[in-house]
Amino acid sequence: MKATSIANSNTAFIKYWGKYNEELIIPMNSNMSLTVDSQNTVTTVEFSGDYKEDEVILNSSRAEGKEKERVTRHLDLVRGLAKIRDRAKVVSKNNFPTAAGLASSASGFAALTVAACAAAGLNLDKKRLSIIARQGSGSSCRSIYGGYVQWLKGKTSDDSYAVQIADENYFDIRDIAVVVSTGERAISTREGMRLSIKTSPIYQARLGVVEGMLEKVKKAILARDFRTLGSTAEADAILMHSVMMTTEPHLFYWEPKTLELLKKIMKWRSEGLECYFTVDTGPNVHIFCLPDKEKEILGRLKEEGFRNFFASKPGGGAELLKKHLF
Ligand code: 2P0
Repeated sequence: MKATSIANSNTAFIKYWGKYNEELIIPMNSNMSLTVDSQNTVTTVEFSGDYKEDEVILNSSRAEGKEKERVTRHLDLVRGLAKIRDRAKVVSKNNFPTAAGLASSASGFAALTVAACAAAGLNLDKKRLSIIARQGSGSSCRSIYGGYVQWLKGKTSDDSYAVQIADENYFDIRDIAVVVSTGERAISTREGMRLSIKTSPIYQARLGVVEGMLEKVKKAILARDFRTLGSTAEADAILMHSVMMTTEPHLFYWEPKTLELLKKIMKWRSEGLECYFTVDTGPNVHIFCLPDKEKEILGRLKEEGFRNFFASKPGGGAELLKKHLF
């Protein structure tokens, strides 16, 4: 009744921003990401009749309140499927500082899902694991797979899941996550999505074009066409942030340093150094480039005073480990 899993984080080329069904976490649009190898979560789950209640330890501190509730709710889903009632001990560690403001819910819920299902004795395929992970945190359903992954939006819980478009060895690119600022976000992702659907006058306009952009990205991945992949990802990042900025209250996740770096990237590109950006729910910037440009970009980042970054290659899917955390 004990299992451990490792799952990588992912960075979206085409973003998930808004839920069609909030309870089940079904997205408004299909989306696409790269699973990355430098940011991961390792999680051990043990179910036992000896535990009186769920105990959750995240990065060496005991989770309480909402954070713990979210984990317990996810464990309840797994307990329901496995028809068990045992409480669990969960120990989870990220290999990157949580305070850096990089995504942790994607790798976190993917690792929790894979470990909890195995510990509960469920032997599920990746599609089922993706469906379960999705209900913990949407983006985590993509981290079940390695490489290039599409989350098919679907309409019901059973047809909203991720599929692999190409594995981590198919097309070698780099994702350099640059930590611009580590401040807390004023409005959570969940609340932000809800507000955008309700109030942004351009929310529907993005929905009208995003599936077409996704098809373009998918073709570009399969053709190993980096220019189309990068430029379309960049266009959708700007589109998603336009939706955010036109939400009431305005969701300005960018800091002055964010815009400074985005302008640098555009300048480097105009000088022939090919790279593209994306930005998630926060001020940090991801730079996509081909492997032969990585060194030059890291050098320029240092020159410009950006010293906190994580360079990733395409990473593998979530898997079980033999060594437990407790
Ligand atoms: C993405 N983000 O596609 C987008 C881009 C943030 C901006 O997926 O509410 O933490 O748990 O389903 O998965 C972040 O959303 O949200 C996200 P929930 P999640 O990567």
